[in-house]
Amino acid sequence: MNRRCMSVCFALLVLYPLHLSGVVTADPSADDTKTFYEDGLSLTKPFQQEFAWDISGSTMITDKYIRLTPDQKSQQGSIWSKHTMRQPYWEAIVTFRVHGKGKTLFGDGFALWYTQERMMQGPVFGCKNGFKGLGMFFDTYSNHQGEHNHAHPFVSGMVSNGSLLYDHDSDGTHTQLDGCHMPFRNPDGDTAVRIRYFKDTITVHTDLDNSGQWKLCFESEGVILPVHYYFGMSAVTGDLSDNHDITSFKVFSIPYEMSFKPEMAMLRSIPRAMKFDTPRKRVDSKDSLLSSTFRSPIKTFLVSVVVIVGAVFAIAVAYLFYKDREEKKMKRFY
Ligand SMILES: [Ca+2]
Repeated sequence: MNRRCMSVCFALLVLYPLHLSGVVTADPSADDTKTFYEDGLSLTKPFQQEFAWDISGSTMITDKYIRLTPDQKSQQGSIWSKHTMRQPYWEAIVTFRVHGKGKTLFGDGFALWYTQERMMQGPVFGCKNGFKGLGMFFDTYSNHQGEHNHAHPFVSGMVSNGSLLYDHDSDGTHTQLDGCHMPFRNPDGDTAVRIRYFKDTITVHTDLDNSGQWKLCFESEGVILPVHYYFGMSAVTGDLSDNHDITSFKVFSIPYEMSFKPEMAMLRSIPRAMKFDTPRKRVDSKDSLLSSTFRSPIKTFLVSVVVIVGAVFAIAVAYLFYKDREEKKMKRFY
């Protein structure tokens, strides 16, 4: 029995009695779902709630938006709630604007987090790899290792218990719950995404022009997310850049009675998901190798040195060959 099969069987054993023990008090599919606004975990204009949040790196708060990164190279910024979510089920609605001068080259996107730790820094849209919890990725740059079955920008979700790692070169497609294409870059106004975690199911809806018309992005069942995790948002730019602006972040708790036994509480303390997207072999295509090479300053420098040394060597050989030929010609005249 492989590791994934074991985790699926384990989750089935755990989830089945949980569903039997719970009493539903709100229907998540209905518009009248009972939710309670969590003021201490939300961010709205003119963003005077900063006392409940911490920022790092390039993040800048104005009265109109929270800019995680400006449209400049090599920026990294994040914002994290100081308080945790105290209810097991919740809904988060984020409105944002990703925009910049780049017409064909821009990146890399931003992420929304529900994690055990906060203020983490690293390579996954500015956050550390091996996070514990949920990461929602709003990826604008296709790193494209192997064939994608989707276009970018791409919205996807991933749950990790700390050991599952996000693979940036494959845009996380090997570990994602699921995802959808959403052309959210350079919009006229705000763009909205709603993430609902209810009865161990993650449901993500998108609203491209923030008109109130939600479109299903994906739904993933059998997701265990512990309570008392932090919300956060982070973004990163490399050689390519964009403004990554958050214009609002609203969190609601969804009432649900759950009869926790002590052993259940322990089992629900580890974030995990029953299924991932269909695994596929990672293939390093020529295009991706080329693009990834030129996205790394060190690799770009080394390639430049090799090219220059090669060119000098070729010129030297050509010069010696030319000189030798001229000398032979001169000898023939004498
Ligand atoms: Ca990417």
